[in-house]
Amino acid sequence: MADYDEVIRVLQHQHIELPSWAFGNSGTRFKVFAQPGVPRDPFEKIADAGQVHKYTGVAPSVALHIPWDKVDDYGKLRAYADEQGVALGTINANVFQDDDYKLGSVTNPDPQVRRKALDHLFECIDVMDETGSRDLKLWFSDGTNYPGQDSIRARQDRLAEALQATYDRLGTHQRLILEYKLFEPAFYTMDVPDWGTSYAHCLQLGERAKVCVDTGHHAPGTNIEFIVAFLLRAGKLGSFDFNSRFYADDDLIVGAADPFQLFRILHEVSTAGGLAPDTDIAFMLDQCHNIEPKIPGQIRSVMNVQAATAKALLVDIQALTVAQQAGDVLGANAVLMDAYDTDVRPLLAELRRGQGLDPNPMAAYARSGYAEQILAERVDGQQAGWGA
Ligand code: PSV
Ligand code: MN
Repeated sequence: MADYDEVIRVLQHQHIELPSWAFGNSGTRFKVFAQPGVPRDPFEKIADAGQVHKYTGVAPSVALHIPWDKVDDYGKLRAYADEQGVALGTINANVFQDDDYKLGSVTNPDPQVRRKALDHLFECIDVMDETGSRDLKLWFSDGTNYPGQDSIRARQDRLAEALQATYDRLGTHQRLILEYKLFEPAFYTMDVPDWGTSYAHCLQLGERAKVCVDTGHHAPGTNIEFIVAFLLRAGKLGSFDFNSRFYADDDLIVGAADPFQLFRILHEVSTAGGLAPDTDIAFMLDQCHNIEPKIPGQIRSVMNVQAATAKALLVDIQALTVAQQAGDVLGANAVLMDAYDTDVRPLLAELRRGQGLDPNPMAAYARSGYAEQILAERVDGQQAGWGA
């Protein structure tokens, strides 16, 4: 069994980043269900994120999505976040919600559209300079629907060109994080469909370009922990977008569909030293709470990542190595399963008490009255949403 105090120490430093868009209205392409009390602007999203951190103690930053979180004064937003006990984190670019991008953004055959998309990426870097963000996360919806629609190779050239221009524009303390997605919205080819494509572009760009693994962006049955292990070994794992999927890009609560997979992923991160307090891996959530209340949904998500992390840290690495080297297949598997089967709830309760928190964050939030307060206060105005 791993050293208990050491496990607690590592968990005290855990940092899970929340997505601002998880607090706004969301849905599917069939229906967005509005929820009462939802934030009406980025400030209210930050306030809600602050609640998640207040009760979990391990979610001290919020990722922003531009233009969903566009404000006139990012210095003011940053100061407000500080008051709410959180920091502004990763900046997510959005080049997928404009009519001009029907045939793609940075890979569009039209140079004027490509220019417009690149200007948005530059704008995001300007935002980062004001928010103090380290990471620019890029996800491109670019791709084609029909064979022959466009040249696959030419689109890769256009992509490489835009990525290079963006990378060159970043400050030396900033990183470019390239996310991939198997399919959707394009169905025949996506221009960044998989980790290999993202990795190859990042390799070309340089040290500060890394891959984002969104756990929902793979074909069913994909061994995500293999991808994670490979990228960690290559020093190219920049961040996670955690969520759960049953079928496609479902964006459900992380660990809800397959907590064992989450454990296996975090075991790979743990054995590569990626959970150390000085880790440069960003552990983000990328979720939408379409039918469940959003703040408790985020609290549950954070707790799920925390529980899987605790189990990953409990793996007896020494015993595992001995069994692996002896070719003891069942012994090695048993070491892993022992950790996974451990009930970590008492350990996490102890961790929270040590941090001055209620051992039950869900119950503490429910008792706080915040949900009733925002319901009463947020009655007028336009609710925030992802605008799909
Ligand atoms: C795309 O499906 C994605 O995973 C990207 O990370 C976007 O920025 C995010 O979802 C928006 O919801
Ligand atoms: Mn994502």
